[in-house]
Amino acid sequence: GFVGGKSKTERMFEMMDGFLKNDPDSLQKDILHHVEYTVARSRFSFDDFEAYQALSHSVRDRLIERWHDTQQHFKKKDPKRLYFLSLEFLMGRSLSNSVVNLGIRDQCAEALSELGFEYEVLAEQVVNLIVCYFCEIFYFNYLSYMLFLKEGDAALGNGGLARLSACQMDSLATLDYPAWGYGLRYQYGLFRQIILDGFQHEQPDYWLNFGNPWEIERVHVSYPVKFYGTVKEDVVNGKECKVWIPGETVEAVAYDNPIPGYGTRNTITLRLWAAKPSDGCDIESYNTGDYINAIVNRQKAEIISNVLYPDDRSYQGKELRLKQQYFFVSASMQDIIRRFKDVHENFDDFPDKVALQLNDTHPSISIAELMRVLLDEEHLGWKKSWNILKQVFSFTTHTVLPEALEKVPVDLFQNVLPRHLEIIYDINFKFMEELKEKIGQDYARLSRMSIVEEGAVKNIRVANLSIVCSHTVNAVSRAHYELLKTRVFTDFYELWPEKFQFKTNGVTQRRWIVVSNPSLCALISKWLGTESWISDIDLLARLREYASNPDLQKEWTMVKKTNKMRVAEYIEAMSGVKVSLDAMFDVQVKRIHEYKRQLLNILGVIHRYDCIKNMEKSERKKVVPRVCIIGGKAPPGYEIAKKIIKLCHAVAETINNDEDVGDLLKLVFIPDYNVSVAELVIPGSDLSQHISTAGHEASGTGSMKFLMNGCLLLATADGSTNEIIEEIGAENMFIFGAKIHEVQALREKDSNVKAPLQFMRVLRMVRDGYFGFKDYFKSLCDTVENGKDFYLLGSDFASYLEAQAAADRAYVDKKKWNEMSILCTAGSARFSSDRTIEDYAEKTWGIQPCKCPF
Ligand code: HBZ
Repeated sequence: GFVGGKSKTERMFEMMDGFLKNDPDSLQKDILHHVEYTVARSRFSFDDFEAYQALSHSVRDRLIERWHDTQQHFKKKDPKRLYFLSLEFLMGRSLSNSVVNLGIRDQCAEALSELGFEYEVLAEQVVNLIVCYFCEIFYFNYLSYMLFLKEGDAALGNGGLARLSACQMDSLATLDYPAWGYGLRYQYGLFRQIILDGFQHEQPDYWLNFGNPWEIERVHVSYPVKFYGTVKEDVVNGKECKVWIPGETVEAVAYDNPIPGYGTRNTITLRLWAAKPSDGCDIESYNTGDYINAIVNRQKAEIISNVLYPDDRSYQGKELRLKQQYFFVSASMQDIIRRFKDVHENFDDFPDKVALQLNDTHPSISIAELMRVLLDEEHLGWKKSWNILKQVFSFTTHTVLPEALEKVPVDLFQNVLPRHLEIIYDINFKFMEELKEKIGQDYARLSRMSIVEEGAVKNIRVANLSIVCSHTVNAVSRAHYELLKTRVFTDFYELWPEKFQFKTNGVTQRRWIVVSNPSLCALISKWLGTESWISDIDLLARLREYASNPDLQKEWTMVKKTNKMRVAEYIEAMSGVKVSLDAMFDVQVKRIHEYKRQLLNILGVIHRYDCIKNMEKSERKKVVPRVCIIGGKAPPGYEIAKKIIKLCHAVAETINNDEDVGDLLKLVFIPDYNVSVAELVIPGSDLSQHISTAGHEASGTGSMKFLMNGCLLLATADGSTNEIIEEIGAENMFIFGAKIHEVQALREKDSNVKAPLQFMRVLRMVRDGYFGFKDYFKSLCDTVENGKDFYLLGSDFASYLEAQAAADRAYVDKKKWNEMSILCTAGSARFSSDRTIEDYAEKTWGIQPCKCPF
């Protein structure tokens, strides 16, 4: 209807007073409004956390506005959409990221400061020292949480793979792509790491305890997800078909997390599913009068989305994990198909409108699920269904090791998803027939390529299923691509070379420079004379011209020093260790794994310590002081990784309390490494280590974040490092160790020949109990001695020490070091996730930008 000559929409817009405004006054009004009506505190008396909540809600309102407009726009244009399916997203904190992407940081700071609050404190950009002390003294996170509330980290993932998903969502939004992320809303994210006497302990991460303003619960967006049961034959429209009669139904409820792009109105959706009991299934229990048990049983449904699996190594074959995978896949597919059917009458256009990206094999049951829907619910028949299926899926693998590939026991599959197993068998049967025609009776090869692994325990090889059914298989770096071709998927590569591609990983400069290193961000913009590099990263290369400019170098040093100061304060608060800002901050932060070789780092530190101890006093003046920082979580069941953490603490205890050493060497373990800690530590590092045994790290993305922040790399030629060398130049990095193609031969060589004396000496110190815990460290030493040393610590040790010595020499020449540091930032453009995503959009997904007008 029309009121006063105006349309309803015009009238509504007028009532709303247009869009929310972003000037400090309007923001301040909104903050006060939320203090009073959302947080329900008096606007005359509220504390930091309440101010944080009110600010967050004011930012959220602005996100929602843009998000609605974007979704409306996508609906109108109906472009081909990308659906990014991932079981893990490591989003970290949202406040500062949203504020930066909305372009309202200064306005927020001004609005708050008039109210007597500091933006940096609310956004936790400043370390809250008291919180840290409480953590240390009481070892009790919950208490410190209650006393000093702050925004928790959304840690719904393990490591690189999960943070990559988060970076890619940021780029998808910024580059205006019509994309959706789909995942699971775990109630418990990755465990919190507590260190007691140097040992790792795991505590649950109940991150939703104090509310999460960054998600929107959509009770009306929910789908039933079915499990178990049997499969029956049926006849529909005169045709034979299969019907799955499930045994259990769980409801999936959507929680939407708006993801704002930078410098655009586009705000896309990360939709996470939570499990809720399904209505109407327990009538019988009610009738028998067991009301209480009926309710208790219903509640069990929620277990599915309770907790993230904290192991980032190999697949366990657990029922709950399979249920998690299918739960999120089934709900996502129902949602995607509903959206498609809203505007399309049949499935002919499905491949032109839908791209489904499998982030590793974790969501790969979606292949069988889509096939099941097309066959059993849409009755399209095999040929037509298969033809649609093979055009929509693309698959990215993140691992190098064949033994890390997921396998699901057939018995488990049969029980949980009987119809899906049948479909997988049918796909495999047809694939095997086709293959036989091509390669003949090469049974060894046929059996290697089969989706079904025969043996004492029959398994479904999820990677094989993903390759057979995807149009594209992507590696995450060039080196990874070569390994896939020659080692991991050789048979498949020979069959379908055109399917295999690589898209070298990237990270978003919005989070890893603009949010986490605001002073470097300002400095870069000042020297480039523009902020455009924030969404047009290639402009960074222009910094190269000024790399040796003394004025830039001076400012560059100042920025680094301020950032190092924050790290030093944090270290002192966490561990009581005072560190010198003149020392080189040498950092290795990542998940703890044997192949990532934190042990090599620690043995290197012991060697350095040993050298200092054996020096004349006068010689010590020449030593370049170091603060060696290690951080990372060990998978809870990974014994050796946990021993590495303990060793780090034991060695630190000895070194840090040795008066002979003083400021020349410190070793610190930073507990509970997560996205927020990374945002603090990376900008304040001088040198960072990426030292995996060559051929083991698929890509590595930490190195790219350090690079952007002007931190020099000490690295092996593994994963994406070779591509980094191409951009930065080997002369501006410290590269060491065996190359990928040398590793095999080295493993076969006699161990006594390859490990140098220095290596045997430091190892002996650990073995002999120099750092205590002699018996406990025995099995750890065993992994690198007596002909074992699978990860080649011994044979790389000498070259590792040389690289470290080269870093020392470079650090002394400040001018040279600064130049190298600036060249690192200037050369990091290729490692922006913007580049990765544009590549995927063009070469893999076939999607185009769809920009929402302002
Ligand atoms: O993915 C990592 C790779 O190790 C790293 O090299 C790469 O840069 C990164 C992004 O492509 N892989 C993981 O992080 N993997 C996992 O986190 C994982 C999680 C659950 C699993 C298996 C692996 O069941």
